[in-house]
Amino acid sequence: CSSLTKKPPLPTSNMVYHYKTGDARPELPAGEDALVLFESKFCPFCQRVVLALNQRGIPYQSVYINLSAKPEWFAEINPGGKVPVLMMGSQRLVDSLMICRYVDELPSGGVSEAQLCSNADAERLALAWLGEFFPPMHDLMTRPDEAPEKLEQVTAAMRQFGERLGPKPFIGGAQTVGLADLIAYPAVAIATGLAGVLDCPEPAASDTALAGWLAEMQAVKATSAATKPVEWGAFLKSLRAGNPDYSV
Ligand SMILES: N[C@@H](CCC(=O)N[C@@H](CS)C(=O)NCC(=O)O)C(=O)O
Repeated sequence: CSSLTKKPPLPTSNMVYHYKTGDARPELPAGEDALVLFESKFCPFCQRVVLALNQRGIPYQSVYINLSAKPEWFAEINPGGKVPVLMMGSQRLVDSLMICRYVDELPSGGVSEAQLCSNADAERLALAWLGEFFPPMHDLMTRPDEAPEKLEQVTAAMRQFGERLGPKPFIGGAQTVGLADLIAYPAVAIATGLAGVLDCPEPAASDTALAGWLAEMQAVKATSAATKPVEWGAFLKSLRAGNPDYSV
């Protein structure tokens, strides 16, 4: 299918403000039904939740947190200090997987979006495949000396991801996008942004099933709100330089 091998053009940057140390706490919407997502634009775990909320058409308000200089009041929101946190009135949920599953069970926001058909087997596959991305990607972001070897490992993980996807468009052999795909997409989007950071050729070979999956994912409505590979690239560059820039 030709649509599987075509890569859409990369959308441009969409800058947001990240609250930092010294900033006053923003006014939050009142009411037990209001959803507030504490997130960071450059957190792949938060991006999972953003994609799940958007795909389901559920309205929410984002509060972005600068993770290198967290605002003091964030300790009251999550004493563990991590994003994402989903707040619903007085209740709070932490951990992206728990939040994504919760979001998939919420009644639709009136836009009549279908549920994501969360499929535990597909989710397990996605997490196992991602397990091979995260260690070398973490090293690449924090240890500039080991770049070539680690990039090779990320490239191999991406190639394997494509091979495991097989001929069907989505993870687990599905014909439509599922929660597993939305959970996996942010980390893979980061991996595709790494080439720009390291000034290396792009690791995702355009002739693999992975390129097809990426094209399918970029055509999913929810991913238009996701952090773009070029933005990941710019942020990771600043992170590797020891000066994370949340304004890219
Ligand atoms: N297992 C958690 C991981 C969340 C996580 O590690 N978030 C990172 C950002 S990518 C964070 O908040 N780091 C700030 C800190 O630990 O101080 C999830 O899936 O939500």
